[in-house]
Amino acid sequence: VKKKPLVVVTRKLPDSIETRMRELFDTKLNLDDVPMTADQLAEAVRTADVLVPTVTDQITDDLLQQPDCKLKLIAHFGNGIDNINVAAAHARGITVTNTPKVLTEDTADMTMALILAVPRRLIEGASLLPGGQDWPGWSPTWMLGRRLGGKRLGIIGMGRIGQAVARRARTFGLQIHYHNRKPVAPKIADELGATYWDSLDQMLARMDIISVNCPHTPATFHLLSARRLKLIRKDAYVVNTARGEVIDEETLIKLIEAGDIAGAGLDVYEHEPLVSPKLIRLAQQGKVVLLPHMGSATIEGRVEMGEKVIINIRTFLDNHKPPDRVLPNML
Ligand code: 8YV
Repeated sequence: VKKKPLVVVTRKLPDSIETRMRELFDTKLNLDDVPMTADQLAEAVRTADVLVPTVTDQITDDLLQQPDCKLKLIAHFGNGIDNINVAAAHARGITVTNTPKVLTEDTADMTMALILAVPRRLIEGASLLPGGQDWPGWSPTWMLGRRLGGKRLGIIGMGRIGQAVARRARTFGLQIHYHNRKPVAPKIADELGATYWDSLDQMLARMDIISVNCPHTPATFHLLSARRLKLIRKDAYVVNTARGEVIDEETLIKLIEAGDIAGAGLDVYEHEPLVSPKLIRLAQQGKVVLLPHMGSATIEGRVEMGEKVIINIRTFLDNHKPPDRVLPNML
């Protein structure tokens, strides 16, 4: 009898997805909700036909280079694939898929939440009363933030998520500006009322709020470098729900500490899951809002991501091209 292909899942997924996977495949689940150790991951790569990793697994060239690796498909549970060496996988004939589209709207909602929360001091305000602060009552100068309406939002990366952020932000009266490798189709730019900046430097110098919505690739690592961060206005805010590595975090911190950038809303960090103690201090001072990588964290989204993973695995095992293939030249 031919052995059924083995699918190894590195993290706990929604129950309904795990049940379905068990019905469909010879599935090995990780029942402890902690990332696999390096040894466990190496073993998974050696034994599995299909690996289902998440953002917390580093799928490196070294890992795939194990001589007895028989992996054929990496069906990533996630949109961003910066944790996977796609070129190395392809060089070994391993197909890579991801889960695009189903987390676009949720991530855009969370981005908009940060765009609102940071200038309007939402978290600072919401923490005061539960924190036992003695509130003397309303005053004309109490907890003043900055108005969103009429301000310029500069979106870095105008893909699916960037456009979904633009659509939301427009209804809040923000003027939409963006930097991208190339302009979006005129119809979309019109619908969003979006102004294209070929020069990121020039855009940065003129925006009131900057939102990072591009993937992390070798080309976008520290796209917001120390030099570029210094172009940002003193009264501007930075929001990042994409990947921490796109921003030189150390410099961002220094500029906020010095009052040279007004504040930030971050869902992702350069050395995740480590969050700099300096950022924690800035959060305590109400200058930054820090979320623990929860941009796409909805029950619905996680189930839809799982369903996409299953479709990708099934089509692959049926010898068809899976719908969400990631090719090295897409990066
Ligand atoms: C996911 C993400 O939770 O999909 C992404 O790119 O950053 C997250 O929203 C994570 O990737 C799951 O692996």
